[in-house]
Amino acid sequence: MVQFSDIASELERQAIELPSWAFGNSGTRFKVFGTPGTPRTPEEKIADAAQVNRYTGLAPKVALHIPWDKVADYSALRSYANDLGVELGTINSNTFQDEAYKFGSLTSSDPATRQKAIDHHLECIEIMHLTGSQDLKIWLADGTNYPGQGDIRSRQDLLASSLETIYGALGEEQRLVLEYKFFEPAFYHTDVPDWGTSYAHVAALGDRAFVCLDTGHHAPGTNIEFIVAQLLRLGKLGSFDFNSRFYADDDLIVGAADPFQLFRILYEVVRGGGYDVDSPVAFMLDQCHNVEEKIVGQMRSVLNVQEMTARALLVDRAALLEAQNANDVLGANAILMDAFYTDVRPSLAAWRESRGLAGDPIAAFKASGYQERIVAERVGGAQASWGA
Ligand code: PSV
Ligand code: MN
Repeated sequence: MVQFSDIASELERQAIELPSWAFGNSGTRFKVFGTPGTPRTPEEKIADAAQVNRYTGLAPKVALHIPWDKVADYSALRSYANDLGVELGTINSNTFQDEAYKFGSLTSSDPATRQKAIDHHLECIEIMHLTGSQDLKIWLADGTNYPGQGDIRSRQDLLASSLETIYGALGEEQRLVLEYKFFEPAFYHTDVPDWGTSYAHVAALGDRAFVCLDTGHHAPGTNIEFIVAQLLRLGKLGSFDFNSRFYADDDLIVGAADPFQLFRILYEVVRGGGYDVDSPVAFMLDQCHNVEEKIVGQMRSVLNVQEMTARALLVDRAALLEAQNANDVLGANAILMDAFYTDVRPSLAAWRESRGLAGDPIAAFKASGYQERIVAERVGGAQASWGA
């Protein structure tokens, strides 16, 4: 039996990157609701993200989305973040909101459009040098709505060539992560729909190209932990975009819709070395808080990941292996379930306190008055949203 005290030291290295856009307003195609206190600038988003880190000790980096987080001086933004105790993380490109990309970006049959999309990524790489970011994350909305609309095969070739140009522009320490998603906004075919397609492209690019697995980007019923195991085995799992979903790409709080699935994913991460000290896996959130409080929503998210990581670490792997090798079907299953059903919350609270953090980070944040302060101070200006 593995005890909490056996795994506590492993929790110390947990780091989860927050998406700047989680602090802005978001919604559905029906309505984007505003909330008092919502950031108006990238700086205000970073300030809110720093609060999550301050109370949980789990979120030392903030990912940016370009152009949503465009600023005149990225070095100054970096210093601003550092002064608040956080670093700037992954740079996410965006080729899904410009009129030019209506029929595709890196896969467009029009050379000028393709070049524009490539140039956007080159600009992102320049930004990465200033922000100190390691990862360029590419998610493409490219695809078609009707059979016959585009040539699926030649779009793959164009994509490969565009990616090659972008990859060639990366600095020595920088990485490219290619995110897949099975549908939306394209409804018939998507150019990077699944992990296999992303893998084929990043494998062709080289050692510093990896797959990004967004947990909301699969067909219902997909065994995501199997994909995690396979990508770790292939050495190509670069990052996670964590969130949860009931139906499609819901972008809800990770662990909210299906805590057991999050446990199973994190068990395979631990099992496959993805949580090891030198692991190449970056853990990120990609979420939207449409109706709930945003800062608390991000806190809940990182705490959910921490709780399920602790449970995954509690799996008695030696006993499990023995049961598996003996074909003890229900015995093996019981070992996994024992860890899943262990309530680690009291142990985690005590462990946090032993490290100078609040046992209940959400309660401590709520008592701090920060939320009331930003509601009072952030008056006027345009609240950040998907478009800004
Ligand atoms: C696409 O649905 C996605 O998951 C990509 O990561 C985008 O960058 C992000 O959402 C935008 O919210
Ligand atoms: Mn994502």
